[in-house]
Amino acid sequence: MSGKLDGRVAVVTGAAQGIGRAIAERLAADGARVCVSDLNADRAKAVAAAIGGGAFASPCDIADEGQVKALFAAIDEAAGGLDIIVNNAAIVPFIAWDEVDLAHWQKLVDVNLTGTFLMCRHGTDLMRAKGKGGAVVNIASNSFFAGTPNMAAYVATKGGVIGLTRALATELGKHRIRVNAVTPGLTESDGVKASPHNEAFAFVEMLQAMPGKGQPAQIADAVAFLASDDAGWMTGQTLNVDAGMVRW
Ligand code: NAD
Ligand code: 4PL
Repeated sequence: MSGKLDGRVAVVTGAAQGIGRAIAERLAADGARVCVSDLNADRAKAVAAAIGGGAFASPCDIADEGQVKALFAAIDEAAGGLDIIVNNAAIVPFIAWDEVDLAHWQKLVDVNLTGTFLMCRHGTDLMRAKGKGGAVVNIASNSFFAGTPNMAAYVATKGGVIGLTRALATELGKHRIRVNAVTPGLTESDGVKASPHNEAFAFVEMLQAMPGKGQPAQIADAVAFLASDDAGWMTGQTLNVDAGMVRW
């Protein structure tokens, strides 16, 4: 078996369901040994077991620095280093602007932006220990380009994630660590199916260049590309994957 990620160790956050699960499955199919991480320990374990191929689960709340440090200690212990970080975990709210208060804003910043920072801070330190470079792929959202309604704090955090992606690419290029982002459009994940976002597909399809409901595996295709040597000359970039809903 020869896959484009053979011999690589990867961690995917929020991998117990939805887009994160599809990414974990895809990286494993390409040959990576995958750490399936999530707030939900039981579901992360079930996903790791279903993937097989040396995949293992390690629960973590990305907003908690102690838990993030413990996650990378566990990965180092289990796999002896790290090559790929996919920052996928996030809260995806549906909330009218009139309901947005400081507590909501703070929660979204803590998880979606600070959580991504903590994963980058401690994860790339572990990557650098091996001295072989690596790849970080941050999952942002095309809502940053579109200003999608009912998720103002979320849209702001995703803009922050794109900013961090660009800055970190500059900081870590000398270590041959590439840092890129993917911006999915509305995607039929477990979270979306269970939320009012599920009612938005008809409207979003009208804006897309191509018909159809975005699927988690289609986002995973772009993530696997950016994580691999096929994207070896790309860093600081944002790859938009949304059937052409936004063109920029
Ligand atoms: P989802 O809600 O289906 O799954 C999210 C997962 O993240 C869950 O398993 C949850 O337990 C986990 N999680 C939440 N908070 C966490 C925390 N603090 N620490 C660790 N894990 C945590 O979400 P999804 O729709 O698959 O979205 C995945 C990513 O894709 C997110 O970054 C989201 O912003 C992005 N995205 C989704 C869409 C979409 O339409 N589904 C569109 C654009 C971007
Ligand atoms: C266009 O990131 O980008 C709904 C839910 N619609 O989470 C998103 C669009 C959602 C999006 C998103």
